Amino acid sequence: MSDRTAPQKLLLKALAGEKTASIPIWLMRQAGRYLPEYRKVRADAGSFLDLCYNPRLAEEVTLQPIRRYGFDAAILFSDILVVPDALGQKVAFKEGEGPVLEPITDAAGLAALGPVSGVTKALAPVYETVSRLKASLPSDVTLIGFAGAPWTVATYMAGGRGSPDQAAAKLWAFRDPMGFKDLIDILVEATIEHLSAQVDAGAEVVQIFDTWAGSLPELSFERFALKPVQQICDALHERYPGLPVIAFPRGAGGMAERYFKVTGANGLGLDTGVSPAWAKQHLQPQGCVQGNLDPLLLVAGGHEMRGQASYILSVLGEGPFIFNLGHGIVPQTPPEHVAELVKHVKGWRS
Ligand code: 1CP
Repeated sequence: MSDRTAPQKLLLKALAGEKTASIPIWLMRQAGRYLPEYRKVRADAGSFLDLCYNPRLAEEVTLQPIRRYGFDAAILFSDILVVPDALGQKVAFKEGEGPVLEPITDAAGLAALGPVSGVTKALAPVYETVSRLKASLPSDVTLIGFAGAPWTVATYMAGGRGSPDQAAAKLWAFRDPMGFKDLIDILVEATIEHLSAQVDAGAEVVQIFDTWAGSLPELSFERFALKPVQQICDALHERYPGLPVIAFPRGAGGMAERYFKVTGANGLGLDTGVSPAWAKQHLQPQGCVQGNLDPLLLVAGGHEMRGQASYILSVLGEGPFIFNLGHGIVPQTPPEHVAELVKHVKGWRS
């Protein structure tokens, strides 16, 4: 790994707590179906997981948005569900349906999983993608690796698919907290190994996506969202001192403040529901924040998009800040609106 003491790249400076001369920008799901060049590669690749496990094609779709827009960071093209797949819970992505897994809801299901030690072996193609990207990315672009947070991955493992209420995982966690914790513990360990292997292959920053953090009541949030991410941050910081970790506890609301403090994350991703003024007061004093334009403003584009982006920039751009969306780009986003947003953010001065 390179010297982390004096970061030169814009995104790394912001994550080190600096107010940067211009604001770094990347967007969650910046690679994907809104781009015609992605749809072409996707159509030729076979299944979605075939694409994730093909280093040459995964590298190509990671680079597509960098070529088009000149973002400050590239995020590895993969998915949070490669971890259950590597643990032996087979994952399929059905067209128009999203991910489908054979649900696991008890100790017998856990016992049927393979060992955590097999995860990095199974995911070797993903780390090969990271190595290739490290060699091919422009020198001013930061490479972000990622994983799902244990809680969010567990919601898919228990439910067998995406759901609006994460009921299967919540009911397991409420009825049998000790048994559910066994699943979380497996995922903590697997996630540490998966993220470490990405850093070893060349990822400079890692982001932990806790998409469904907001569905947990406070006491469960503490135990199944905050604590596991704290364990992951601690282990990564011990192995890789100075490694910037961004956590994205979507929907955490007022619990985000304690979460940022206790997990030891270096950056906090804000969803659309977080008030920038509140974040400036309660979160930014603790470190870099990232967010949080509504993805549908990017679909709408024009004056309203630029105005709301300017508002976020004017409130959070005075401190360490990375511009992003409050959640991922949606497929109906016009690619030219993304270009317009990047131009707007890059042209912004406080
Ligand atoms: O047909 C297709 O092309 C599949 C669409 C797709 C894509 C482009 C899926 C299926 N995953 C991805 C890539 C992906 N997923 C990335 C790539 C890097 C980038 O950002 O460009 C990342 C970071 C993810 C992370 C991910 N996958 C999350 C967390 C972030 C979020 O968006 O909330 C989650 C929850 C998933 C699960 C998943 N994978 C795919 C879908 C459709 C879903 C969501 C299912 C649901 O609605 O619950």
